[in-house]
Amino acid sequence: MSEERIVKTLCRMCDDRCGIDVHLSGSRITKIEGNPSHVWNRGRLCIKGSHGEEMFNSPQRLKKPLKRTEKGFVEIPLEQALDEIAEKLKAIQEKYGPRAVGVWKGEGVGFAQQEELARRWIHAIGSPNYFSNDSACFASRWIGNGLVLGPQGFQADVDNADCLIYWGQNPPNSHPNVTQQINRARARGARLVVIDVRFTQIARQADLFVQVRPGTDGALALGVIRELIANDWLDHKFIETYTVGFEALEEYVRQFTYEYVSQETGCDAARAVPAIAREIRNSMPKTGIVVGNGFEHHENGVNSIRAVACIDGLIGSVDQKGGKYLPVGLNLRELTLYEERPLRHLEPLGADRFPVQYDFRHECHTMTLMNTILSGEPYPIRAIVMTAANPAVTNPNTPKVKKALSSLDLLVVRDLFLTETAQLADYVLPAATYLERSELVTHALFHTVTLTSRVLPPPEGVQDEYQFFHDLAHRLGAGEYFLWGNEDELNRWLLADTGLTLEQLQKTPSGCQYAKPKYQKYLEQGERPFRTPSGKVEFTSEYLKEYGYSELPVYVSPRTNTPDPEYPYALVTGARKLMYCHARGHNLPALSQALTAPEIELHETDARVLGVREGDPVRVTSRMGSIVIPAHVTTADEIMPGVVQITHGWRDANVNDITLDDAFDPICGFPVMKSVPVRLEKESG
Ligand SMILES: Nc1nc2c(c(=O)[nH]1)N[C@H]1C(S)=C(S)[C@@H](COP(=O)(O)OP(=O)(O)OC[C@H]3O[C@@H](n4cnc5c(=O)[nH]c(N)nc54)[C@H](O)[C@@H]3O)O[C@H]1N2
Ligand SMILES: Nc1nc2c(c(=O)[nH]1)N[C@H]1C(S)=C(S)[C@@H](COP(=O)(O)OP(=O)(O)OC[C@H]3O[C@@H](n4cnc5c(=O)[nH]c(N)nc54)[C@H](O)[C@@H]3O)O[C@H]1N2
Ligand code: SF4
Ligand SMILES: [Mo]
Repeated sequence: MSEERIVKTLCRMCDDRCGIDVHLSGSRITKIEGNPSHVWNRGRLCIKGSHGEEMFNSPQRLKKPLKRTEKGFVEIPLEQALDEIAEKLKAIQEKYGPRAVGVWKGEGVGFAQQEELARRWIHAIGSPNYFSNDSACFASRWIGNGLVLGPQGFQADVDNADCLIYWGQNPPNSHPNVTQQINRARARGARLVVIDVRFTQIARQADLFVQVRPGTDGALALGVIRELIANDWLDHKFIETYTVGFEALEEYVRQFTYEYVSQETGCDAARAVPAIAREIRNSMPKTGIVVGNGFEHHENGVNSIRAVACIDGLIGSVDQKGGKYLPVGLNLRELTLYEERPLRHLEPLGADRFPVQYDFRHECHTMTLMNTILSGEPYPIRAIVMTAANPAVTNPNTPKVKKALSSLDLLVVRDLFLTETAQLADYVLPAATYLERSELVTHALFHTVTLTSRVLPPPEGVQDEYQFFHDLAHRLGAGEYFLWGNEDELNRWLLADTGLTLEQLQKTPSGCQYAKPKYQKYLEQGERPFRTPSGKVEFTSEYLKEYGYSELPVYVSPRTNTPDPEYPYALVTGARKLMYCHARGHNLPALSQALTAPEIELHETDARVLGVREGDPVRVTSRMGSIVIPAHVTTADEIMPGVVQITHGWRDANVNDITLDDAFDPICGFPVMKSVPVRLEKESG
């Protein structure tokens, strides 16, 4: 009989990091259940989390390194693979200079420790070229909020808010635990406002739902600001003491009349704007506003996010209980080398064109990378080491992504599976899963930190992220930056200034509380209450002005609001489905059975005009190309006429074949993936 046991750790089938109980029979994972004592998910799991063992045990999982040869991929021993990769990287760095090598981290390993390791490694070997999925994820929200409030992790204090505003986010699909938080808040009387292009699951529960055209949230937010100012629903003391730029903002928002906001957003602004403003007035400062991914992937994303963050400043909800709270941080040591070994003089790719993105995120620009690989301008990039990403499906203009990655001298991909991107690689290295590594994870809103358990050791030839970067750094003469013998030693070092020990965390696998909530911390910050250049909440930004941008959160109409007879529809992409995380999960039985095909969501009147019925194939064409995809004809005005939605991540009917990689948010460089002008035709046959 095999020994039966349960190990507590965190799920990482998406970045929500729910507490899980992993059931083992000997060395086989038999079942994954929710950990009832974890503060975040309280025992609940979504369909992805409870089927994590399907990914772990998948017969398709890579267990041996693969090398591309004339006969296709062949298996080789790990040591040989690492030796050969190191030799090739060295040769490329000698020939073209250290910056000709880049590293790319994807969403598969998340945002914290594993990201920092990739950043550390690339700087250790002398290149500034760190790329990631964040060129199209979250960074614009970090920058937009950061420009107004300072670059810190402000979050809506959902559990204490009197009104919650979910703006461009649909938690039931993307953050299931937030739905539980919302339900608890509703049960104690909190109001719920939802603003979305679609009548989503969360919108159906709302006290107030406002439907807008894609990329027009900036106009709505500035209209709401005008209304708050007109009615004097403001926190004057906070504005006077802690903000800059009020007069300029007041002057600017005058043009955001109901007529103009209606014209831009497509909503009835005379009804919607006062209604939103009243919800804010009735709850302020306990108004928790959440801005989602719906704001990103437009040409005006950062400024729209800034406009919403200005509302927090106007009503004084910043770092208030129930408002836009700044959780107390855990003082983990910094793994990156930006202080120790800054390399900006080596011209990180894209930092010249999107300097704000580089200032805030120290991140290069993936769309620029594709052009650079193909053109050699401004300097050659000849090798990419990629881990936990699948840009051949997830980045815009995937035909170009495939062409560029295939033309490198060296592409190394670390993944669990032979993905579309891995298939382009010279070497594919099998990666350890979240159940085979140990890392420090914080749930900031609850002030807890969890040390994830290595439920099982990785199979021979399979490495965790640390071991991989360690082994390659040592082969490349950068071993001095990777002196920890293993992850445990690394985790011990990271904790050294926190007052917590590794042993303490090992004994508290459901998480350890490191601090208590503390509000209005800016009261104790002396001359510089906020981490903006002025030390105050910035309605206007001198810093942006110096880079040649507008100092105000100006609104620019998205290109899909200008009638274009060739491309008359506005395509939104990427609304999350619960069963898949981006391109992941499609090869796992339970998930793929739960949702079997991609679809284009369109309004019934558009379907009628096109002569399309439910399930009929529709050809969708942008100026990048076209895809064919089955129709989902919505009823009850789930989406506005003229607007359509396709979720990304599908191999067939991959919407990123037609998203734009040459039109950007000018501040953060995000590609246009949510206001894409397209044409629709019924596909015959
Ligand atoms: N059109 C459109 N495109 C989008 C978006 C959109 O809204 N619309 N959203 C964008 C956003 S927000 C994001 S974050 C990106 C995501 O872009 P990616 O990060 O490229 O997407 P994933 O499909 O999550 O790829 C993760 C890969 O990591 C692998 N993996 C899983 N676990 C591990 C592990 O432990 N170690 C390693 N080494 N690999 C692992 C998986 O098998 C998978 O192949 O997509 C973007 N693309
Ligand atoms: N199941 C699952 N969960 C995930 C992911 C996944 O792929 N699958 N990805 C994870 C990642 S990396 C991220 S970044 C987050 C995604 O971020 P979230 O913000 O959590 O994504 P969604 O819940 O899909 O919400 C986006 C909503 O914005 C709406 N929307 C689109 N354009 C606009 C617009 O212009 N204005 C407004 N107001 N609304 C708009 C869409 O209709 C959709 O309902 O989700 C994370 N969680
Ligand atoms: S939401 Fe689902 S996939 Fe994401 S961490 Fe929780 S259980 Fe895992
Ligand atoms: Mo993301």
